[in-house]
Amino acid sequence: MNKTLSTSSDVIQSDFVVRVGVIMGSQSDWQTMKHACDILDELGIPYEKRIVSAHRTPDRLAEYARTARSRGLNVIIAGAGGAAHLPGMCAAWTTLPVLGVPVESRTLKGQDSLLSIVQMPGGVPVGTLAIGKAGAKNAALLAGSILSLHDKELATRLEAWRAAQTASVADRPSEEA
Ligand code: RP5
Repeated sequence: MNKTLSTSSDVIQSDFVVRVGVIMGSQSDWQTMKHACDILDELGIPYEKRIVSAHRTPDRLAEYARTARSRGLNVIIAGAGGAAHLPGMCAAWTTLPVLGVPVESRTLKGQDSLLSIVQMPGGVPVGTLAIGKAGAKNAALLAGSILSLHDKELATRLEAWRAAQTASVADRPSEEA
């Protein structure tokens, strides 16, 4: 595990320091966003998870995003569906990296979510992932990659995760799988 985390003002024992914030617009997004949390667990990255809606709880969003850096977060993963303004509005309030996960919506299969998240105006970036589970999973892996730039132990765990994935791929299809 990572031992220390340098901040502008001090060095904190980071075994228990939350480094990634996983936020979602609704309880209904959890079935997708839990895949991001599963990967963060596998990589040993401390995180917090919150329901924060751009539309239903705008003040909660502003407070969350504006204080994220000072609370020690390094990356925010934001998942939302439909008129998915959460990642973009979060990025408007913070200069931390924001990774957007388009949740698959019932009516438009997440194409609405994807376009809402990806089409940010120049100057306020959101790193947009794929729709649904793959996007949630990759957002966590990307957060791990970002954090690994300054964390050699995490880089080693990330390499091991990839190696295990490679080893798990059969070279021939099976009837049972
Ligand atoms: C968005 O509206 C949420 O991110 C969710 O994906 C979608 C639907 O929310 P619920 O009506 O299921 O709460 O804000």
